[in-house]
Amino acid sequence: MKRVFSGVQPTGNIHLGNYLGALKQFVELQEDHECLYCIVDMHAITLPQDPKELKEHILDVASLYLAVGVDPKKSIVFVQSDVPGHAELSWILTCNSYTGELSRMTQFKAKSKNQESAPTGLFTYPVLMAADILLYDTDVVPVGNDQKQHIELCRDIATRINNTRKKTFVIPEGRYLKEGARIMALDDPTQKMSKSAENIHSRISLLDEPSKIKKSIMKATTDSEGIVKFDVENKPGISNLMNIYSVLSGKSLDELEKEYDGKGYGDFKKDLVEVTVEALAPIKARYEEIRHSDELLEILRDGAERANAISVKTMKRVKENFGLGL
Ligand code: AQP
Repeated sequence: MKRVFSGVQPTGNIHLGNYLGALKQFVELQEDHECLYCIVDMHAITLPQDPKELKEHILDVASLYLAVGVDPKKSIVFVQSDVPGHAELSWILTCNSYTGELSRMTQFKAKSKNQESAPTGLFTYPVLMAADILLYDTDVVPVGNDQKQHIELCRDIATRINNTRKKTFVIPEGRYLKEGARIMALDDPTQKMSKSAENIHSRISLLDEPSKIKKSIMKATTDSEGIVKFDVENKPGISNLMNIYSVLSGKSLDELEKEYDGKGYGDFKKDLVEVTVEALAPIKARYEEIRHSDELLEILRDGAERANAISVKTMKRVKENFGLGL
């Protein structure tokens, strides 16, 4: 059975972009793959985090994994820092990656843009991500489009090591959905929807109240033409909303164009509010049941144990191939 690994940073509440780009795939893949789904808290500290808030966010993200349908009987769900192999392998990969290739990462450029001196961890973030993936001999990594460059870097580092010493790593493949792979910010459809963007109306979080969802969608940037037509280049705002509508409702973009032919953006947005509220209601209800349960902590402890058992085997092989330790 092929192995799957992916993770989400506990940097805030999961939004529609994270859900439609990554989490929906998590649920599909667990039916016929061996899946590990991680809450990547060590990635979160590449930017300053309040310790109390970080702890809460870890449990929020874990609960949301379960609430969207990740089943701990089928998948291993755990917190990254509970498995020491991530940091250990990350150092070995850091010694086998180059500042030139890391400097080309667009996420680093974007996140360090307004900082006089960026944290080193922000720069080496993709190496830690490569370690997360390679630690479990992962075959498939379900992620949003924004992670394509990091997946390619992971493959490059692993291939380089395999070619210069004994074959050490499985070379993973990224898995990107056609729709949902890149959900854009509601206030600026040229930017991706993001947890940490300042404007809360730029995103819809899975736990948003219906009134907040309504406000964010009704305020969403469109254009002055008033024609519901999918055209990412010339009409990025309405195209992004159509994409969200399509994935949440199962209606195709063509169907939506026909349904809203002759109607304005107001009608379209009102219906999108309804579709979104309806899609998120069961997720929210399940989240409330899980979030403060003992079951959640048990699932994470058990997940860390099972993930650790796999990682120890990989680290033994890696250390042997690098001549590390006794
Ligand atoms: N807008 C998006 N559309 C589709 N997929 C997305 N993902 C993130 N944003 C979108 C995918 O969600 C997974 C988890 O992302 P992450 O939390 O590890 O980090 P991120 O990509 O940096 O997400 P955010 O929301 O933008 O967080 P912040 O603001 O903290 O940086 C990944 O698979 C990602 O591709």
